[in-house]
Amino acid sequence: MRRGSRQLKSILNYIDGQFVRGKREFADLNPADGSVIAQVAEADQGLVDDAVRAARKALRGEWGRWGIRERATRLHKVADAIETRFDCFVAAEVADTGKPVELASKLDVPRAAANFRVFADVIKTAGMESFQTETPDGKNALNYAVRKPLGVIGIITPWNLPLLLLTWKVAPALACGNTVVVKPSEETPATATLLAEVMKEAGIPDGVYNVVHGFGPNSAGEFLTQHPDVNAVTFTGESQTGAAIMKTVAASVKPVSFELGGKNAALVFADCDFEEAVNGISEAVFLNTGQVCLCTERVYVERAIFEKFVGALKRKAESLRVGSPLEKTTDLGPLISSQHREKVLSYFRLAREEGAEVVTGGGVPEFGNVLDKGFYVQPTIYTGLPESARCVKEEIFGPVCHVAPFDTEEEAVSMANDTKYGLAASIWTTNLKRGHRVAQQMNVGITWVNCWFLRDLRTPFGGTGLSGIGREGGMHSLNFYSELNNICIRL
Ligand code: NAD
Ligand code: 6OD
Repeated sequence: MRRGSRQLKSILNYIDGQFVRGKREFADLNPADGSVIAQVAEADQGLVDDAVRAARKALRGEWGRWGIRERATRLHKVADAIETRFDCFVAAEVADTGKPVELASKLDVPRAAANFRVFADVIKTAGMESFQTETPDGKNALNYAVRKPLGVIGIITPWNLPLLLLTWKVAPALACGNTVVVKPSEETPATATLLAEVMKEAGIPDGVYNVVHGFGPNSAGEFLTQHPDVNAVTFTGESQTGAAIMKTVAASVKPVSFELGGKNAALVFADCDFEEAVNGISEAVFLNTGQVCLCTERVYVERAIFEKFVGALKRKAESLRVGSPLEKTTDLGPLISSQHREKVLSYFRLAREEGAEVVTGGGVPEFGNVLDKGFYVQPTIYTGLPESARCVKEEIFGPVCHVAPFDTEEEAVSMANDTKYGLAASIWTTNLKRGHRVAQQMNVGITWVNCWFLRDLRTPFGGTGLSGIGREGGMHSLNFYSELNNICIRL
């Protein structure tokens, strides 16, 4: 085939079991080289209305009549079908995000399948509250609660872990008997549409899972969140976007679950296992090119090992291979887009203006090939900034951290907690008492001790402050995605 004559792939909306084009399209870019991968069908207000209507109708169909066992069996089938198409999902995720193929194969796609299996099993084994109540006349009443679906759930997701974060919400929502309309990020639309094919194969009835593509304001995202027939909105993304969505849904008092940004701290004590801490922090700063909400951007190191630690982290950062996502040996791919790279580079400039010492990085790597058209930056470490610096306070969302020394445990805790965010923290120490003591003082949703991003999907996940509202995971997801109806019977 001649160059330039290639038919571009189309990524379509999925509404009521049909793949649907829109009146407009937008381009889906590969961040590794800036090339156009596909044209994406944008959903206008009419298509979002159709999707919500289809989701409402499906609640009244066979899906609404199925019991937990049937739903759970289908969710297991979805997980199996994701694994059958493992390579397709990996390829789509790598092309959309630029993340290394190893990462997509070890994290994103296996977690998508796990999300369906875990929530299928959680709903099957979940109990409900029941109380025997003494009444004033000396008799008894029995109270018990039943779980009902909320209805149609609007799900809005970001680009950093597209399939993982989408299925983290779709799986429990479906387990609870809801139907969903999902709006994936405009940067990474492919796997949400691929998941639609899997839903069909797994026998999920039409209208239960719907996908609308588009942007946020005045596009599919806003049309979905302001839709009067959507019963709840669950969102992962930037804190500012969460605030905008909160305003939109306020008028109709919809339940919201928000998983938002972070400016996460790591505390490294002199009694840590040094090598484990260096490797762990390197992963926490640079995984997915620093584009995980849980990534560490502030590292506090006890002064006795500060210089040694900074030197070791620098060597580790400089040993990471930045390159093509398709190479198995690549550690870091590009950032998601040229706009996002411009934002990260603006923080690199700001760090210098604020007086940072550049330990390593701070620029754009050169490859001498097509990757120079991609959206790469170097793994970057700074020291020497005051705690009040914007680079220490604001989320950058790139492969970058600032390392600062501390003298006492109290000082370390106080610096870690001095943020408007409250998503995650990690503590590196071999003193178990200290591990527990410090972990319990962190004002965050999740604290890891001697590890990072180790997940058990039954545990509460979410953030405080600017990092979010509510908790998902295990029973917490079931509680968000269902309405409890308490029944009180006089005995
Ligand atoms: P974003 O907020 O820009 O976009 C997220 C989604 O919201 C996209 O689908 C977008 O189209 C949509 N959107 C934007 N404006 C909207 C509006 N007004 N109404 C409805 N929808 C709208 O976030 P992003 O840049 O895609 O993701 C990166 C951010 O997400 C970072 O801040 C990161 O920390 C955060 N994040 C948080 C978590 C978590 O679990 N806490 C997980 C991943 C990412
Ligand atoms: O592991 C998860 O369940 C989860 N929600 C991770 C979020 C990562 C943020 O980028």
